Amino acid sequence: MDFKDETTLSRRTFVKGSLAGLALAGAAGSAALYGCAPAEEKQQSGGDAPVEETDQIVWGQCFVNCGSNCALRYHVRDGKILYLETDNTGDPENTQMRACLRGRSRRRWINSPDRLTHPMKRTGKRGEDKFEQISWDEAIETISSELKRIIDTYGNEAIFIAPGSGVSGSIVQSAHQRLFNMLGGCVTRYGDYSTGCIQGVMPYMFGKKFSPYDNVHASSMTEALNSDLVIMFGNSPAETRMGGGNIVFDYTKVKENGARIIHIDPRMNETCSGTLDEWIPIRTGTDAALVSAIAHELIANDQIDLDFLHTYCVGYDEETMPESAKGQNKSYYDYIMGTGYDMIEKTPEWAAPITQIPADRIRTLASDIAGAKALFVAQGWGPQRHSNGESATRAICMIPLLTGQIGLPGTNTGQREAEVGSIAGSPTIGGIPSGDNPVTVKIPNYEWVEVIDRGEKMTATNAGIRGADKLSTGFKFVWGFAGNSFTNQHGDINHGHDILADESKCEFIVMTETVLTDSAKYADILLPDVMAAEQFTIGTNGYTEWYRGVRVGGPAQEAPGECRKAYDVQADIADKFGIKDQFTEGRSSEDWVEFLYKQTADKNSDMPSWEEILEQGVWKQEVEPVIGLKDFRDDPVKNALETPSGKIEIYSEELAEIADTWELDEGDVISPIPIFDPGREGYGAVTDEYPLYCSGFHHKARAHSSFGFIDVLKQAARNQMWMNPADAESRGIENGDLCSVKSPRGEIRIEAKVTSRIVPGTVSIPQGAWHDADMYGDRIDHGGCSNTLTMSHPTPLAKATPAHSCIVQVAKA
Ligand SMILES: Nc1nc2c(c(=O)[nH]1)N[C@H]1C(S)=C(S)[C@@H](COP(=O)(O)OP(=O)(O)OC[C@H]3O[C@@H](n4cnc5c(=O)[nH]c(N)nc54)[C@H](O)[C@@H]3O)O[C@H]1N2
Ligand SMILES: Nc1nc2c(c(=O)[nH]1)N[C@H]1C(S)=C(S)[C@@H](COP(=O)(O)OP(=O)(O)OC[C@H]3O[C@@H](n4cnc5c(=O)[nH]c(N)nc54)[C@H](O)[C@@H]3O)O[C@H]1N2
Ligand code: SF4
Ligand SMILES: [Mo]
Repeated sequence: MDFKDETTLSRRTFVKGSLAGLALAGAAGSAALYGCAPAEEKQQSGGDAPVEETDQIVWGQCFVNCGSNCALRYHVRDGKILYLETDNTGDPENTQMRACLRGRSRRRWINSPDRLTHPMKRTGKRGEDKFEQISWDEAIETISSELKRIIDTYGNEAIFIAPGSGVSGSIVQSAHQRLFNMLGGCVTRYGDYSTGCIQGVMPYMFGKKFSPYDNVHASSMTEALNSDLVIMFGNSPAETRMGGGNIVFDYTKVKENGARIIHIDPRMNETCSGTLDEWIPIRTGTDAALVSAIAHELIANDQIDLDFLHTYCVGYDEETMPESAKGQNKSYYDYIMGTGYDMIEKTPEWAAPITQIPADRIRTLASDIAGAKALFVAQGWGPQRHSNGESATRAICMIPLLTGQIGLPGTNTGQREAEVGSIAGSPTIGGIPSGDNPVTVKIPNYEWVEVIDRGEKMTATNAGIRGADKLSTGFKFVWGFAGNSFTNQHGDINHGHDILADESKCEFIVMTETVLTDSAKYADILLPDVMAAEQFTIGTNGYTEWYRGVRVGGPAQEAPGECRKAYDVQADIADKFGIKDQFTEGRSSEDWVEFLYKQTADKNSDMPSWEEILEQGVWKQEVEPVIGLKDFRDDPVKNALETPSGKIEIYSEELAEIADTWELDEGDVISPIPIFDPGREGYGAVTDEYPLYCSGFHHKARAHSSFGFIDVLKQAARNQMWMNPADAESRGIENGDLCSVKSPRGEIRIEAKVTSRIVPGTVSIPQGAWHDADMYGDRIDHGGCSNTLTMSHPTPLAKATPAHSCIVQVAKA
């Protein structure tokens, strides 16, 4: 069915704000449409109800941070969402932004009785979950006066917007930054929870322009169609890119094409399972050891592409070492062959006990790699979300470098597949302009809770502070918007609680949410937000490789209670500071949608007019797949990388310098080449008390903690700890048993999934379950949130999350 057959809400209707009038506003819907209503919906609407001519279809979008931004079509009757469908435009093969089951369950969230409906103020202790309803006037007055007091007392470096990705792609997120910038600025973050190690270290290898989210340094998944061997390190698009226009769909084509696919993962993940893909189980956190042994085999058997390494790279062997490091056995070759660094030869026999992969299997893998005509190596972001992730992520890239399998058809650089980005000529469609921030200091994303605790002690060389030698103050005012990173999504919840609960540290916390999350329990003022389906919104594409797109529409229904749009709340606060006109430029949030759309469409003549996009709801532009670093391969001089040498730096002088000059905690290692370093709570760290490694993964029933309270999703994919039968048997644990999992930081309760789909000695716990503990009592987390167990100590260079590195003990509860 073509979208043009259907009715969409006109903006005129929206601006009138009359939802009661909606049903009558549009032309008649197509009869065939309502045949799609799920049985349950039909029952709710009175069995096989006759087609209502007055039904409306409103285009919306799923903005949770799974990264896919799928399009939704809300079917609205009498101002209520009756049911929803998804994108039905474009080519079903490649360009449909089709929602997964989470997105399709959104109505259960929007209409949930758990929605926050009134502003509240905290009456108990932070984290205790005691609130009382207040008026919007009181909320705005309190927030504004606290903001003023704290800026006056501590300066703008005491102000911070907490990480929050719950409406990624919505234009209002940046409105918070805009307001703060107009009030003198605030400290911002660099890096993120997703790719912290990659962002921190890859620029030293591939140059300053490197981004894990581009289509320059990585190939499209479909390029693997031209490959005969695909190797995936901790990469599971079937769990993490689940939308219809997403990479998982392209991956299935690669499978059908018949390329051999090998997954290296502690778990036989859902991308690998149920198919003919091969799985090589690996101990969590040891990929760099496996790669080192593969490198050893390639070198020992004369199977490396020396011409490539000498032309395009620095630091493989003595010949291409930078002057400062020559003659000291500091090359990658010296590390691998045991003539430098730890003087250990990285043979398969050396790697076998570390990785749990038999030496023979490593040899066969190396020989398959050497024999591949076109090798496609891709890593997910799981291998780098480790205490040694900075080395692991670079190590994986060594496989294509050693074999010269980069920039050619059927190859990939070792990065996760390319992302196409947003519409050409559209730097702005993503958000209301935030303007210039007078405060230029940046902190590493994962250190934000620590700044509250000990900001004054954090410096450029002990905590990765950028834009200043040190911080002048800890954060005293924190605004949380659409994030659950105060506790649930941040390492070591018990530690975080101790910091946040102390009101002398962070003096004021505001949280804008839709439901009472664990983080929201720490708010001094808690504000109920209007959800995307309840307002007029714009959004662009997420992970895709075939199209860029934009979607405009809404609202589908009215928000409950006294929910208020985050933008309007910001404008109210601006008003208290006498800068409302400057903040809004006379625009409502709806006006901004139109403004941002037109600003982009003016630069891109392919885009529909404003009237057309309102009519059609969604527009897409097809793009061609790419080969990562093709330009550099074609002409390494003209297209030199932005590294000091212009080449790929296997040895980085800059990293050597940082390793010499930064203050590192004991056990933290920064290395100029990609070595295997076990890392904190990595290989060898287990003890009698904590004899198991605990890894993690992103769960298909949730996007982080988002959707984590939706019953049907919880039932469809349970929150379970994966455990090998060998580890379960010795503990008397059976499939489905409730277990206690303890780490040096805390204890959770979680059901066991006893399965040989996980390597022995490692358990794996999906992230994002809702933390559920009495924080003023025993602190045992009955919700099974993995961050009760994880570390807050960041990685050495990037100061990023090591969420998948953790040691634990497990017992039947
Ligand atoms: N359903 C769903 N999709 C999501 C999200 C979500 O929460 N739910 N979150 C989105 C976001 S923001 C992000 S950042 C991405 C995350 O995407 P990723 O970071 O790629 O996802 P993870 O599941 O953490 O890790 C991928 C795989 O790595 C494996 N792994 C863990 N440790 C190791 C290791 O040491 N070595 C190897 N070889 N493998 C390892 C895990 O078992 C898992 O199968 O997903 C996005 N998509
Ligand atoms: N242990 C462990 N921890 C991890 C990870 C891991 O792999 N392991 N992964 C990390 C990664 S990669 C990421 S990206 C982070 C993500 O961490 P977060 O950014 O905190 O992501 P969510 O948990 O999805 O929280 C988003 C919040 O936005 C709220 N929200 C949704 N819609 C709206 C809206 O319209 N308005 C408002 N105001 N709020 C809304 C949701 O209710 C939810 O509470 O987690 C990180 N945490
Ligand atoms: S959760 Fe992700 S894949 Fe699913 S509908 Fe939402 S954006 Fe799409
Ligand atoms: Mo992420």
